[in-house]
Amino acid sequence: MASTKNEVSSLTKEKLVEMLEKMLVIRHFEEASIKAYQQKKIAGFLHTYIGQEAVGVGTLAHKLPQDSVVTTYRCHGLYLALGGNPKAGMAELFGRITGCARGKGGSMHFFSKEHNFLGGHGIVGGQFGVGIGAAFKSNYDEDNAVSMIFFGDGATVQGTLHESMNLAALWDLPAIFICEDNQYGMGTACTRAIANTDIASKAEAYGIKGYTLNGMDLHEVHDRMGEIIKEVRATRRPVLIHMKTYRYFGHSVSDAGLYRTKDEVDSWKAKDPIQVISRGLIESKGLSEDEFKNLQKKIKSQVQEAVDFADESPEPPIEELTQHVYMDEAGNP
Ligand SMILES: Cc1ncc(C[n+]2csc(CCOP(=O)(O)OP(=O)(O)O)c2C)c(N)n1
Repeated sequence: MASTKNEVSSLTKEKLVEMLEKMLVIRHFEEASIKAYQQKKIAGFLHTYIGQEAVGVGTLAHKLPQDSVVTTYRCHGLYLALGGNPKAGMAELFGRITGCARGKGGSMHFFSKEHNFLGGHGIVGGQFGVGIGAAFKSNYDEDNAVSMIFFGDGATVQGTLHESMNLAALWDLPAIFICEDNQYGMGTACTRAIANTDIASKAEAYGIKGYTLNGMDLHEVHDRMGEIIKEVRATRRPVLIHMKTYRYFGHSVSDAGLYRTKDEVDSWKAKDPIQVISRGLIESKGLSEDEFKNLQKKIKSQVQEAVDFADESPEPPIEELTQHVYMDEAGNP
């Protein structure tokens, strides 16, 4: 049974419903993408965000338009949490021209200029340079933005993280390093790959602040990230956040997850943020069971529309191969 800790929250019913809706969009979108993958409508890899929704939704609730976001190949959830269109997301998975990266990126490379979402990145640790570059740009432009850099626990032992934290600390860059510790890097438990699993403690080496948060608790993520982002915006000092979370499915859809027990998976599912928030809303904030059911119904049909849209969209024409790859001299894509 899901914990009801924090069910009485300082957040308004409207704000909680808004965040619940975003989490549900992610969950249903990802479930539909697994189904479409099994039907061979999606090629390549597919890494879902199911279980980690509270991290993305609670954090990105504080994003201002000028802020930028960058992440790994597990990128659908953050794109949707930012308000990315599910139709363009699903079309990207299907490799269609109407996709958010014009069908050229696929599952691992969602992109949205509108939301300053600088992509999913397939190389573990490949996003750090882009993220601190965006933070550098913000100081240069004096636009008071922050750069949110999401990554997995597996990337904490990559040199690029440490090089980037060093530069960010040295140059006072407003970079927010957010480690989504879902306990595994592919099939390897983080305790078998990382010498020091207290991720936040790594901040000390660079003279910056580190925080550990419960990534399954939407209230904690929302409230603490609100304070932290505000502080970074004001001080321009980078921070490192350790979010403890879990992915319910395998690393990608082709991973059966045989390296973990059912009991372990169930113990994390018992903290499921969607269940906790929906029950809290029903029990303490006056959301009726019918309102909740209607919300679910609305989102399921939105996701079905996205699948239909992707199915009906054309594939990119051959000329598209060389378009939007480099800018021309005038700065056009
Ligand atoms: C530089 C590099 N090394 C190895 C890989 C293969 N690889 C893909 S995902 C992954 C695990 C990363 O795990 P983590 O950072 O914890 O992220 P998660 O998938 O759990 O979100 C590895 C080793 C890669 N893509 N890039």
